[in-house]
Amino acid sequence: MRWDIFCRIIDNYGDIGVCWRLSQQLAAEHGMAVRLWVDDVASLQRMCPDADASREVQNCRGVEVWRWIEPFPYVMPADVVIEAFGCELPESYVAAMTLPSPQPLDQVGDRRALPEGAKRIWINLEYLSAERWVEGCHGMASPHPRLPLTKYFFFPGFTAATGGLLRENGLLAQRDALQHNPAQWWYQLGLPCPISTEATVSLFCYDSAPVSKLLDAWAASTMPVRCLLPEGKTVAQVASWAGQPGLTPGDSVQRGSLTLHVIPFMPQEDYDRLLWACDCNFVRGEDSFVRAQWAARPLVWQIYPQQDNVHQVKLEAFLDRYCQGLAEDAAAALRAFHQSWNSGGRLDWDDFWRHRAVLQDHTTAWAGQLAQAADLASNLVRFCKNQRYP
Ligand code: TRH
Repeated sequence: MRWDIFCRIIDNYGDIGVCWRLSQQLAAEHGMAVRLWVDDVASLQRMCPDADASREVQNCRGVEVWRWIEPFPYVMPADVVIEAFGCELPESYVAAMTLPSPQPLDQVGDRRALPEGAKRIWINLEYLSAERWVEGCHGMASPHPRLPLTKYFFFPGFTAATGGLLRENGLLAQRDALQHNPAQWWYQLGLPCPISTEATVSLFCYDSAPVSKLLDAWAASTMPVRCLLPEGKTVAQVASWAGQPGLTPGDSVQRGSLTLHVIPFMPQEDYDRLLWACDCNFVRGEDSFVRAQWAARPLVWQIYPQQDNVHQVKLEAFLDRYCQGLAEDAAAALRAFHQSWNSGGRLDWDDFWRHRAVLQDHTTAWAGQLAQAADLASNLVRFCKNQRYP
């Protein structure tokens, strides 16, 4: 099947992060012909240096990457059309989705028709949420108000009744191999291999996070903390906390128990390795949050802030699921730390981290439990195959 995946970058990296992983997986593991339409190729290039931001169209790792421009060219719509995160497809493209096939040659020289009796599938890929209502809405059909088209809502999620989570074949085996022998990875990063008496943490968060409070807590910690901070807006906050004019990748800060290294923003697969190699990961949004769960290391999540504190409900929904089976005192510390990290309260790192062994066992079990379910790309392929012939 041919797939068109549309991604409009609102802000940050999550939208393209998810779309890029999905595109690669559909091509590499399911043999699909994927066109990824993205309005900002430069953001893709940051996480995949093989992509060239100056090009309108390119083949990158088996995926045709197209710059999404307006006016949108006339192209033959694919068999499966993914509208990621409600990004609104170009009107002309939606109109073309209703035309009978075969159609005349399109502007990019494509004339392939849908197979006899097959239906074109239109999917709205939604944001991830642990809330219960997601199960009821996953897979729901929404007829177009004017055109003879139906859009299906596809919700990622944490249970078998949802679309699942992105997880590539072999991901967990690669993780295990690195966790078994991380020295080479630290060497490549240009840093010494951590010692067991220090906590190695990665930090990826929004501007709104109480970063200075966290740095204060780490500096005052009873245990040494080594923080790896990928380049981004947080670096300026750290520089101001440390009283330095600026920090760039390669720079370090040392205060009390804290040693902080600024590292470059990494290609997506290297960022995965960073998560696997650290003892604890501070992550945000959607994609790094999911990857931290596959890392099977304790995590602290900063949820994408929404109006009217809607995100607090989503955060609670996740913590409710994640804390099931976790010892009461460790769960209380984890919840308290998440609340403070997301709302700016007092951050008691030592109280949180004294539960590290329990949290580590728990997060290993959690990742194992999630891995029992089918992954999002496989679920999507199955869903589309089922809908294809009405
Ligand atoms: O960048 P984000 O804040 O993205 C957010 C969320 O997706 C949110 O739900 C959405 O509404 C908003 O965007 C518009 O966080 P997220 O989802 O973790 O995406 C970050 C991506 O960046 C992820 O794919 C991992 C990648 N990354 C790298 O490739 N290298 C790096 O060094 C780092 C730090 C991240």
